[in-house]
Amino acid sequence: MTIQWYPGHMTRAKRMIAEELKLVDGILEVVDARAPVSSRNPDLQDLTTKPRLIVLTKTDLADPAMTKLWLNYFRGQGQKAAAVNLLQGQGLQAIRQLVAQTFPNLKRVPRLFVLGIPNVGKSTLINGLTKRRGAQVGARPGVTRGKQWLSAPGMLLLDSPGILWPKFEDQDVAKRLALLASVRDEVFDQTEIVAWLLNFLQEHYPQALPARYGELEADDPIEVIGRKRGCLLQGGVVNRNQAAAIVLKDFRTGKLGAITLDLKPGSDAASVDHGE
Ligand SMILES: Nc1nc2c(ncn2[C@@H]2O[C@H](COP(=O)(O)OP(=O)(O)O)[C@@H](O)[C@H]2O)c(=O)[nH]1
Ligand SMILES: [Mg+2]
Repeated sequence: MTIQWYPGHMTRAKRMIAEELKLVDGILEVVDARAPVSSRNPDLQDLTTKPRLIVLTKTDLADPAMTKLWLNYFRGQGQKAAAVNLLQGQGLQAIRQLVAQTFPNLKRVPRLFVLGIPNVGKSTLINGLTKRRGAQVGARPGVTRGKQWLSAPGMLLLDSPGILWPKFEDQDVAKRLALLASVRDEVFDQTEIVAWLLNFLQEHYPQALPARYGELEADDPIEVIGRKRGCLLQGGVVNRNQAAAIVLKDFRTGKLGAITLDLKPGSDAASVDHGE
């Protein structure tokens, strides 16, 4: 299975974003703390050299030790970076301070474009910073449309539709984005993605699966999980799709614990190959 998802509305959105970028002072580049490199859009790196602040969202779902490492990694590259838990509003004040530091000579409030791939929390971040519910939040990728500047203390914010890039050269990146619900569920095979996740967890978070599902002695964990959860077809055969759906949902809602999919800076994930 190869995952690709670059629908026409993203091509159009990218064109709109490129136009709009000429008019803004800087950008808030939103990424998911569970995959801070995989969820960065390489196309956004080339579009502008205006000041940017990288915002790692969903820290409640990410491995806290890894979030620290990733923040240090970005800062070590000379980038401004902050981490937020938008469910709790944690980290918003740090963003306000960083924004204030970034535009010391601007005579008006900075206009910031909030950019990122689908489902990373762009609209939720705007709602947190503006302390209201102006930006539309959706559980599915591609909900955000239209254009509207929103006023927040110390900044003006413009939401944007999430965009990906034309080709996932590194299919591990694509798998992580599938797990984060940043590509449509319809474009990948859930059982394959979940098999990949189970492997990853057994290697890097060996406690995660036993803590949720009990010991999985067998070499076919999906089968064992399906049996334990009563995902059975006629004749007692395990419904692997149903079992995979349970695991995927458990991962996305944090039931498997706080997990980061992009490995430590310096190991594989730091050199995630976005291709071009
Ligand atoms: N657990 C958790 N969920 C979040 C956080 N921020 C956003 N979400 C959820 O992520 C989903 C996508 O958020 P949304 O703001 O619509 O993302 P957008 O597509 O980038 O605008 C929504 O279900 C949000 O409630 C966070 O910090 N923690
Ligand atoms: Mg949105």
